[in-house]
Amino acid sequence: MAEHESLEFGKADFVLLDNVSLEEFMANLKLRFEKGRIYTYIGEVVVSVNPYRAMNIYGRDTIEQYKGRELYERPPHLFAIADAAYKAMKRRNKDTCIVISGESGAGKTEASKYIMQYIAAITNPGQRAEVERVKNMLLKSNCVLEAFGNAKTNRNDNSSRFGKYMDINFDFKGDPIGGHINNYLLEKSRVIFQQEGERSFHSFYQLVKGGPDSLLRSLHVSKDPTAYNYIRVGGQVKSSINDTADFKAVADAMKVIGFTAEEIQTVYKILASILHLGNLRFGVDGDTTLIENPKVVELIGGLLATKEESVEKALLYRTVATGRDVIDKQHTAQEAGYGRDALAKAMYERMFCWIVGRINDVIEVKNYDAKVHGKNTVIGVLDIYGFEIFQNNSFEQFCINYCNEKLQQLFIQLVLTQEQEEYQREGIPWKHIDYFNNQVIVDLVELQHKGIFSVLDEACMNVGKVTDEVFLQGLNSKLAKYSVVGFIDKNKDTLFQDFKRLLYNSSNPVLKVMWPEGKLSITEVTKRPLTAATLFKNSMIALVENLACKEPYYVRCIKPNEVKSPLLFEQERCRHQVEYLGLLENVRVRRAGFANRQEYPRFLQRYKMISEFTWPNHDLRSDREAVKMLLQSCGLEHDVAYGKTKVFIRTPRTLFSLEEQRAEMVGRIVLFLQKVWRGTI
Ligand code: AOV
Ligand code: MG
Repeated sequence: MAEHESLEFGKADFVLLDNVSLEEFMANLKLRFEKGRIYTYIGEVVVSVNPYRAMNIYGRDTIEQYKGRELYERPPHLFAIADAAYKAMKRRNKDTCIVISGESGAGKTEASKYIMQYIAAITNPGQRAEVERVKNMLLKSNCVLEAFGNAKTNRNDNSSRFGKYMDINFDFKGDPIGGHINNYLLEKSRVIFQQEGERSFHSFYQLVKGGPDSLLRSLHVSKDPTAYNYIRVGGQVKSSINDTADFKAVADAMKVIGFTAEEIQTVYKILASILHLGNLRFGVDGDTTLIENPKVVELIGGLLATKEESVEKALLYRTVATGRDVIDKQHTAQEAGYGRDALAKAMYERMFCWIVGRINDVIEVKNYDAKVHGKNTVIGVLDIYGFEIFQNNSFEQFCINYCNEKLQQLFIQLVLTQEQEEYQREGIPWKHIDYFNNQVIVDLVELQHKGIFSVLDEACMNVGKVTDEVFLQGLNSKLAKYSVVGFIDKNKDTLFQDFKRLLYNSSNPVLKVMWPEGKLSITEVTKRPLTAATLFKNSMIALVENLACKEPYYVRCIKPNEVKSPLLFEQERCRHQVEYLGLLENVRVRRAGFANRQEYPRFLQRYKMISEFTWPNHDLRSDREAVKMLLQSCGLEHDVAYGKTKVFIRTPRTLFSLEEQRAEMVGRIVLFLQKVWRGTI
């Protein structure tokens, strides 16, 4: 508990509130925000309110203040939680993770970057070159991933449109030796369409506005974003973003990471091809579907290193296998338009995943032999797309919000449920604290057969018979706040095989590797691919399993207002977030509970030297008895409870005091041994 801060800033830990009520919680949160104290603890959970202004609290001097300190020694900060996760990993060889949650625009991505910067700053005192390289790559990867995976939305000018989980691997010295990024469901529909006031991914505007003239000329791209259908809406949006400067920064970052010139060029070519694709128009002449502006096809063919005729054919026909025969079936103009959009989205998504893969290639742990170097441990940092509701909410919002529910469920499981269950199991007197368990919502989405994803998949299998409307009737009110238009298409996520073959056959090797399945001929493709919803659900379940086996640290971000103001604390908005994040329940469980618990043998192993009853060994009936004697003898008994297998310590102060006594005794013992060795005793 960070008690040293002056009270004029409110309580640094909500656990210290005089009364745990929503009113007091909100008053404290507001007071601290207004005093520029954006972080507050609930035990080891950091509650953060987006300041919407540059804060002078992330510099080198601040980092030094937090380095190696205990949580309660300094004012609440992200750095303290990062340090706690780091210490847990280093001291106890534990894999840890930092889960950052909160709605769109609440400050998750910024928090994740500060955490990574902190970890980079406090590690590698020996300045080992390889470790420096890895750290640099990890930090640089953010800039690249944001360019391709973030966009301006109506909620956030730099909104993450993909979920990101990054593992940082450490060697036995506690220095970063590598990492791995998992990305989750990119919102690719944004490539072809944006709502009023929003933009497509930053990368497009960076290229159009920031690309050098010679590059743009070679890509046949004009400097005017409104010349391109796919980004026209966003082209008019005024935003705080500096695309020109960002273009350079991203190009530099890609170079540093190790993307070759050819790879970077291919990325630009793909972006340009997508822009051109969006301008293609289809028409009909009698029975024939045709492309009204064939010049554009020529450009695309050139950029993708494929024959112009092949591009045209893939856009206008699809190859169908009927029995043993293979025929070319002409698209209607509408089908051709659908195919074009699907191609644009798929090309972008493939490129994004390929970029993540290339970054992983360079940051992955190399030459580490656990037998020689000891266990390699990780800290995982999770930064996902936050809960969001727009005027129109489609499949993507549905998936994003499901993801947030899933993480809330994990928080409930770990922080509220397991904690209470453990007290019960250990026989510690405990009055159950009630909370809203969102498991019902998660079940509603993901349950086999009955869940929304299952119903949706079923609808997708009955091609033709089930439309979005029929699907909606099937679900009636379950999806009330979402518009189901496009759910079925987006879930099926069809991309005609012809496009895959087209791109696989490109003579550009970088493009080709993005489309390995284009190798299959039409008669070899039989399996129905998994739907987008099923893939997403599976990836979320795997993510949660991965997080659940690590020691979790939480950052809970709150968005103070809708207008990005550094001054405004909108009471209602904030209260709502505090409620759905379950923060008050978190305080209650924490307050009634214990900050630390350790199994008796482990506790003795660490602290036995501080009591004559236990040093060097005890002769009591059990370790439990021995721990009791030890704590009695140092006057700390009032702050602990004895469970069946573990001792529970209520406040961190007690732990701190034990640590101090231990350090002193260890010092004395070392001194004593030195004297013995030197023969002075
Ligand atoms: P998000 O990640 O939670 O939203 P961001 O981290 O992108 O939100 O924050 C949104 C904006 O708030 C940033 O671009 C900054 O302008 C401002 N901001 C956030 N945290 C800070 C801070 N600590 N100091 C100063 N400004 C800050 V989303 O990705 O949309 O769910 O998907
Ligand atoms: Mg974000």
